[in-house]
Amino acid sequence: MDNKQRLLDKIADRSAVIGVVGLGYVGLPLAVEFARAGFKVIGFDVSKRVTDLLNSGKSHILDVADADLAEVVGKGMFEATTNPVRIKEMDCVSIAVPTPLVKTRDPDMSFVVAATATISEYAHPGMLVVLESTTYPGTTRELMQPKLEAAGLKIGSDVFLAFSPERVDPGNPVWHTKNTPKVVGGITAACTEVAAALYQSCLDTIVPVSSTETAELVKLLENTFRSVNIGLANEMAIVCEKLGVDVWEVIDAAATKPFGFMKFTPGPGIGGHCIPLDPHYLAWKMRTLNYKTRFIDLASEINSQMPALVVEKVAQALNHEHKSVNGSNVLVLGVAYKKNIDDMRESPALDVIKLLEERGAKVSFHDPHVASFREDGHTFTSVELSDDALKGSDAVVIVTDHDSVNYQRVVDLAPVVVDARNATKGLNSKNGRIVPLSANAA
Ligand code: SAJ
Repeated sequence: MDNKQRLLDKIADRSAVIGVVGLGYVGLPLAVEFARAGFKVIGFDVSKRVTDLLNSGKSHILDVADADLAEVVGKGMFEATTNPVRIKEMDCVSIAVPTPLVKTRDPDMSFVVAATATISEYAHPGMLVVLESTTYPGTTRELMQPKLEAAGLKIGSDVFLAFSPERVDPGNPVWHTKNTPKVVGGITAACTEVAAALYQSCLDTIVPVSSTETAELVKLLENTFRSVNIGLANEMAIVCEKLGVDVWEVIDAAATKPFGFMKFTPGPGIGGHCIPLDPHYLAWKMRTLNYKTRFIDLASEINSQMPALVVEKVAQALNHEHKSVNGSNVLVLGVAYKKNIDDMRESPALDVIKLLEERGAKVSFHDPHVASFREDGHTFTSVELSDDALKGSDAVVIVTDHDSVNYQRVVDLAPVVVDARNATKGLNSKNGRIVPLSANAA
């Protein structure tokens, strides 16, 4: 029996040992799904704090409940380790490590390179390796395949190598790891077949494609699509500002079109560890082929100017009250990179706070999901959203519109509210003014 059939049989009878390298917002939910499907799962992470926490049945990931984790840990179906030698025991390994950018906005492949080197050291015939981290097209073939072949393993017969993009939308109440369709593309047809069989064992829908580059590009199209359309929505906010039109009214009315339109909304910029970064992986790759991906660059240019536009709105609103930004108390309401989560990564609120402080404002923040955060060596702590905090501010700026905040109370107590998210839609202020992101103040 050949390696492929042997591995397919071990996947079918659940005797295959599954490894997940990187136990973050992608790896941990995936590990729990494999364990629930009846596989013994070994999670590998470089952080002992993380592995100790997980082995105690405690989850550090919003979308994985402690009870669900504790159940598979208690049954001995999941364990976490920092010991790379355990990779020898694994038959299938999914890699879900970070793929950030360096300061020059070029890909930082160090985590993928390290994971691949470690796996290659312990890889054995009959193993499946799948990269999940979002990356430039060609990574799996150009960067991972040679390392596995250098270990004396032939791709497609000894070892099976594929790419399968993660599609985790943190905090999404409907779409989770299990019910979100999973794209899978292998170096060879046998690689695709084995990888598809693995994911089919625990996920609802598998979408096999013809190569790793195809799968890598599917992910980049998905997220570049978002970045470009968010950029368009942000440019519409600028257009509406100049025309004195309410951009939210325009977008809401356009969204009544039942076909051929998809709603995106303007805001203070884009945050998270995906949309601001992923398109730059494609732009970088295309630069090496002497092609300039103008949509990606233009969207990035527009999206990254939004924090300054919000700060300019605050300055105009204070000026209207015969106040300068310099010396004013400005309360930033909501700092996570999007609503109803606690994640600060790449949050535009960080830029808004920095720009306000550069203009001399005394900045405080309140976020019901973020107690504190560190930036530039400082620790910022969320203030209580008390009557005094609101009344004592010269302006409140809504940067992230968490659902748990009572915005009617905010507009009633704060003298000026600059709303970058349309959180005050339909509200009127008894005592102060609401300044929307675009269109002249009400
Ligand atoms: N944003 C806007 N206007 C919009 C949509 C989003 O300003 O119309 C902002 C958000 O406030 C946020 C940023 O853009 O700061 C990113 O928003 P997001 O909704 O794309 O959220 P992410 O980055 O957490 O998750 C996305 C996934 N989101 C959705 O599909 C809804 C998805 O693209 C990927 O699964 C994920 O990135 C990823 O990991 O790539």
